[in-house]
Amino acid sequence: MKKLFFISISALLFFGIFSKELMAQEQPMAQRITLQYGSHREGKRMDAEMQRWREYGLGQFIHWGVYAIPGGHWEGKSYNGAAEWIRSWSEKSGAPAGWQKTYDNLYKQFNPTDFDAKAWARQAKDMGAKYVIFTTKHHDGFCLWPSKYTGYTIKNTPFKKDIVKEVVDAYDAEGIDVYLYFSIIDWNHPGYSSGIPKAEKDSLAYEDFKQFTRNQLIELLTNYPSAKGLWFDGSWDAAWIEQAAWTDELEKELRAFRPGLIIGSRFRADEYGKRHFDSNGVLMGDYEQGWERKLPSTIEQTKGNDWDCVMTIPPNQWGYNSDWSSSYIKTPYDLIAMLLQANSLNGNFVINFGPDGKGRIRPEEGDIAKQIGEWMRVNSEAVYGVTYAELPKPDYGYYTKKGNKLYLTVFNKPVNNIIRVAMAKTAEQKPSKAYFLADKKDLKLVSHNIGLDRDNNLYYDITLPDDFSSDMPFVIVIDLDEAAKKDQGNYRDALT
Ligand code: FHN
Repeated sequence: MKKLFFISISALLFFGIFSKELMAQEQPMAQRITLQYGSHREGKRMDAEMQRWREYGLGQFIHWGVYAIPGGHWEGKSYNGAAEWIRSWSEKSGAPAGWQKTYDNLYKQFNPTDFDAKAWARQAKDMGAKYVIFTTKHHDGFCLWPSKYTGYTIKNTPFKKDIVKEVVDAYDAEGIDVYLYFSIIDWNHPGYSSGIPKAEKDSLAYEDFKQFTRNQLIELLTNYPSAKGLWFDGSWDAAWIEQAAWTDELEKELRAFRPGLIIGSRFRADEYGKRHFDSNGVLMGDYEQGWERKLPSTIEQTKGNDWDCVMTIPPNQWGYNSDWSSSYIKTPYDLIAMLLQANSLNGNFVINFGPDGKGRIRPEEGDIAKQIGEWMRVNSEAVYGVTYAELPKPDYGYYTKKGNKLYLTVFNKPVNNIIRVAMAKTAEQKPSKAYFLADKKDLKLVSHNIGLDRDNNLYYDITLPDDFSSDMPFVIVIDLDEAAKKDQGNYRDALT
């Protein structure tokens, strides 16, 4: 492996592809190096399962586990990090004495008597989520299903019941697709290591851990056959990155085991340690999973790939944190703006929820879900199954498109009440009608050539009613019509 690594590094240096700019780009075929464990696909997956994924628009993430008991605080002390990471709190950074031992025994009190998977699923459905990503196992290694490969599971808590099964069944019943989140980090497994094992006994232990990981993944796919995909996390560990050959095999095995399975770009690295995109800049996995708590602002940044953005409601807390008092909490308005930004650039947007130790979704999150749901009930046509509209982003908000309908979700209402849509004179489709999505009321639509020098656009002015006001974003539907092309003759370019 080392020798291969050395030769490969030389090859990379020879081709000059260690330059940052070049690495960010997909390499032209002629300049690509041969990779054994890089991406195995050119272009997007076009099968029905992936097409369904592409149309979700909005999803829900749930981070839940033993960490919900402390909720970021213990014995009057507060952990200064993401609540789901609290097990890694050290005494040096203020943890109560014996913290990790305390944490490792917390599962004995995990008894979420208020957990009601059906209520969660109904709430997600009301919010408009089309898929859920559920943490079967986070970095602490605690399994919310009764894995037969470890004792650190729900089975050995006072609660006992298989939580993953309850979630899968409840969400399936609501028609919400389930994706199983799985962290390859496991602080509970004796063979787990973040760094590359050096001593022989550690390497052997890591081999055990690899087998354990593989077994758990097959177990999850076996136990929950309706799950549509695996959502991986934690694959940044040096030890895992070094396993390019093995992880590549494992991915093939998982895909063969469950045809149609969806796996993002956060599972494995290629033989040069490149993650998400291989050393030729080609996406590894079915969609890009690198947009965590961030969004692209241009279509170029998405490199034409499928992608999802996962987003927390507070700044960076995925698991339950009992104290939100000093954090900015994103409003439904903020989240809807992010949702539309994602959808307008071909991405899905996934909002995270962190239930408490009793299994309750906190009231603030419930409220946010409810308000987003109210908005979605009126406007979801601009969210589900839409694509990038191939138009520059308008200052008013975001465009999305489906068939011959262009949706403009307006966040900035112009002071003169006239929304001016610019379209290239050469565009094949032209606006023929505009109306509010909410009540289908027609809006006045007038086209102009406003006579700017060397301007390649035509302008379509949509007038909002004088008495119209809205404290939430609203959607204007613009019907696009081939026949309207004939109108082009009515406009003249400006003379110079
Ligand atoms: O470390 C985790 C974090 O706790 C959380 O699970 C997020 C969700 O995408 N993933 C990791 C950080 O990238």
